[in-house]
Amino acid sequence: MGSKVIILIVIILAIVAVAQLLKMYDAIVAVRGKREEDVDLKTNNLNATLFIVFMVVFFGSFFYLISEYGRGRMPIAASEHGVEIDWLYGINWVIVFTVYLLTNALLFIFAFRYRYKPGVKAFYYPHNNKLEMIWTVIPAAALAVIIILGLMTWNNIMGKASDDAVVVEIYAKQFDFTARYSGDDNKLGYSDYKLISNYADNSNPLGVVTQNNMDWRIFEIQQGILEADSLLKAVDEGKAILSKANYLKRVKESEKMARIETRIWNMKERFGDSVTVLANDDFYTKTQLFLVEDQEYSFVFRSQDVIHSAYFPHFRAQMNCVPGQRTTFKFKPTMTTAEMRKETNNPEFNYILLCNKICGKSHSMMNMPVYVGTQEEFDAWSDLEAGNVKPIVAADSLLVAAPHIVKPVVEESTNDHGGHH
Ligand SMILES: [Cu+2]
Repeated sequence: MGSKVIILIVIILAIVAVAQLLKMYDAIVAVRGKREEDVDLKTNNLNATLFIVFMVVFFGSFFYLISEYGRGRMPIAASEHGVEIDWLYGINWVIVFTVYLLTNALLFIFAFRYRYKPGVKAFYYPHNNKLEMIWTVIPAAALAVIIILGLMTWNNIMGKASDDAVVVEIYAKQFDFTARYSGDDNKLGYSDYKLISNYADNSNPLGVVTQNNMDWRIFEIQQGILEADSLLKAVDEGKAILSKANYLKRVKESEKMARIETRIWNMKERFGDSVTVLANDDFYTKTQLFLVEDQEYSFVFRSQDVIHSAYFPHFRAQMNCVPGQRTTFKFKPTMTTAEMRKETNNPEFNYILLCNKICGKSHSMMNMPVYVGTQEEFDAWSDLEAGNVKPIVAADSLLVAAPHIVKPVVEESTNDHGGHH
C-alpha cells in the first residue's frame, strides 16, 4: 500500500517537473527572439538525410531477419495439406511484404524529398476522389482474395477423410499422449470416462468399452460401495467415529458410486457384442506415434482432464483435445523420417507431436515422438510380439476375467443413510 502511494506521488511530481521544464524552454525561446520551429538549414538537411540512412538500416535488418528466421527454422512441409498451408502462408506474406515495403519506403523518401527548402512553397492538395477509391478498393479486393483462398484451403483440410483413411485416436491427459490404433476393422472401440480405471487387476486408462472392462469396473465400484457402507454402518452402531461433515461426504460418495454403477449396468444392456467387439483388435502405445508414408490418417482426439492441443508442426497440423468431446482431423504424411533426415541434413531428426495449450505445470514436457516409415516397417513395429504396442483387450490366455457380479435390486426410495444418526 505504502509503496503504491509513493509511486503515485513520484509520477505526479514527474509530470509537474516536465511541465515546468517546458515553460522554461518557452521563456528561453522568447528571450532569444526565435520561434521554436525555427531550425537552421544545415540541421534540417542532416535530419532529412538521416531518414534515408534509417530506411536503409531498417530494411537491411528486415531482410536479414527474414532470411535467418523466416521459416521459423522449419523444414519443408511433410504432409499433403502442409504444402497447401505453406503456399497460403507464402501468398499472404507476399501481399503483406509488398504493401509494407512500399508504404514505408514512401514514408522515408517523402520525408527526404520534400524537406524544407528556402523559397519553395507547399502545394495545396486537399482531396482527390479517384485516389480515395484506389486505396479503398485495392485493399478490399486483396483482403477478399486472402479470405477466399483461406476458406478454400480450410475446407479442403477439414473436410471428411476418405474411406481409405486409417483411424487413430490421440488421447491427451496431463501430461502425456496415448495413441490408440483401430486395428484390422479400422474402427475404434467405444470409450466412456466412467470406465476409466487403474484397478490393479484390470486397468483401463482410456475407458474403452468391452464386456470385461464393464464387469471389472462394476466390481471395482461395488467393492468401493461395500467399503464405504461398512464404515458408515460401524459409525451408526457406535463402533467408529466420523465427524458429521465427513459422514455426509461419505454418504454422498457412496450414492454417487451407486449412480455410476447403474449407468454402467445400462451400458451393458445397451452395448451388445457387436459394439464391444470393436475394441478387440485395438492396440495402443505411449512411446511413439508410428505413421505410414502416403497413408491418409483420420485422427480422433480426446482429453481426460483439461483442454490440450495436439500440434504436429512438421505436418502443419493442430487440433484441440477437449474433455467430453471428440475432435477429428486428417492428414497424409508424405515424407518418411529417413527422407526428412536427409532433407534436413540431420541424422538425429525426428518428427514430434507437442501439446500446444498451456495445460498445467508439466505442459512443456508433454510430447510424443512421431515416426513415419513404410508399411512393412509399421507391420513389424506393430506386431504384438515385438512389444512396442499393447493390445486393448489382452489375448485369451492373458485375459483376467472379472469376478462374478450381481446387479443390485433397486427398491423404491431406498435410503439407508442420511435420515438418522
Ligand atoms: Cu497439454
